[in-house]
Amino acid sequence: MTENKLQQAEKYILVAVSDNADEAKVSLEELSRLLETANGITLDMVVQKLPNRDPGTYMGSGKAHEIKELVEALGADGIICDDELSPAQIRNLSDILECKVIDRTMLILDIFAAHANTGEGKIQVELAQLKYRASHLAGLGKALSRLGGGIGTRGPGESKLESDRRAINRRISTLSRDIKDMERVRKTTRKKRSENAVPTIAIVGYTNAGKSTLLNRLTGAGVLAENMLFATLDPTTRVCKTEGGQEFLFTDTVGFINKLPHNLVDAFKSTLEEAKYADYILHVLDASDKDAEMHKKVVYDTLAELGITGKPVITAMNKIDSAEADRSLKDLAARVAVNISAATGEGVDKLLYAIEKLLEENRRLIDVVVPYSDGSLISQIHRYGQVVSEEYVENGTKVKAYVPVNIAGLFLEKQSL
Ligand SMILES: Nc1nc2c(ncn2[C@@H]2O[C@H](COP(=O)(O)OP(=O)(O)OP(=O)(O)O)[C@@H](O)[C@H]2O)c(=O)[nH]1
Ligand SMILES: [Mg+2]
Repeated sequence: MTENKLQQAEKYILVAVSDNADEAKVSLEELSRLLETANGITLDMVVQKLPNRDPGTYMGSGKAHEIKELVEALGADGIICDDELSPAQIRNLSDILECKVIDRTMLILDIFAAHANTGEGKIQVELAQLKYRASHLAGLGKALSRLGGGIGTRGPGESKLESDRRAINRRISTLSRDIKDMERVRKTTRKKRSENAVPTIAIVGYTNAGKSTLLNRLTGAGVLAENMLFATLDPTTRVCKTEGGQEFLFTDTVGFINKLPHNLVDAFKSTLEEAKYADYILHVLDASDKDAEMHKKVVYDTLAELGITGKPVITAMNKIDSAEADRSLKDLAARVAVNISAATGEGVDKLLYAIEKLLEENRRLIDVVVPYSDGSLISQIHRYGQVVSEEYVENGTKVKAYVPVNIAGLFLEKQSL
């Protein structure tokens, strides 16, 4: 950071209250990475070990007074709590500390707001922010005004984040309607894809695992891949080919994180659910992160929460080129796991081979006569399948081929008509 930027950057003390001090420390380190992504600076991190969070002040009130002294001593702009706070907690803490009080949810919403590029992404973020505001309005007046500008208030609808409940609710219904329309468009695109019978693979994983880097390596997609959290928000789909020439689609989308805010999950449901309509899941795990086990758990928990279960998973243990990489990591939920480096390309051929095998496993042998009027079907069989024999008979092309299950399904549908 340049000196000028350092002077402008907001400085915070991070606070976590938990009965598990070790987990809280890991979570605070991640919160600090989130703050860095939002161009803020961490001055200090404080963990208070307590069996329960205080309903009035999140931390114990004695602790709150200690933190007030720390805020003054270090010249902090505010504090960021590692959990979503209730309106009462924000109000009370803000009264005691007399500084900005932000929670993990507000910080994540801020980052999403800064990284949303498309119209759809921006609308989804604004909706999530407004829903958060609406549920935190009660008596928040003074605490909200203390926020002023900066972290916790940024967003595509910055000027529209009014504090008037009626205006907020009106805007929420407009945005919800816009999102419904966009969902419809997305559905049509998906339907077209499934009619084309191209197998689709959704790339999922913890944020910063290397999903976009891998998509870029495999397809030259040119998606922004950077060492920051939530670099990618909008889904990108690209065609890729196996050695044997079988085409399939890769979709890269928003990453997961521990304690993903509910309002975001709600607003980003259709984006997050891209994986729901994929045939396979490619799980990218950062094997160089010491918290890889926790990341893996969060990914599977989030998939389950979104109702995405029972799909074949291939796991790519990424960043294997790094000195910190753990080459012995396991993913027992995956069908296959391959060590790769999306950055150097190491192991990527093995990954493609594993994908090819999985696609083959899901092929069916068809032996059919396709009417001459159905020329597009024949070209699909050539494109996505492996033709064993083909001859021209009186009423059409008689073809015997191994094809992806979705193409085989087209024939079953026809037969049942
Ligand atoms: N050493 C090493 N770094 C990698 C590798 N793959 C990705 N990275 C780095 O990891 C960081 C994150 O990569 P991205 O591809 O943006 O990760 P992502 O999973 O798409 O992250 P989000 O979109 O932010 O959720 C970047 O700085 C990459 O250069 C790898 O194989 N080895
Ligand atoms: Mg990405």
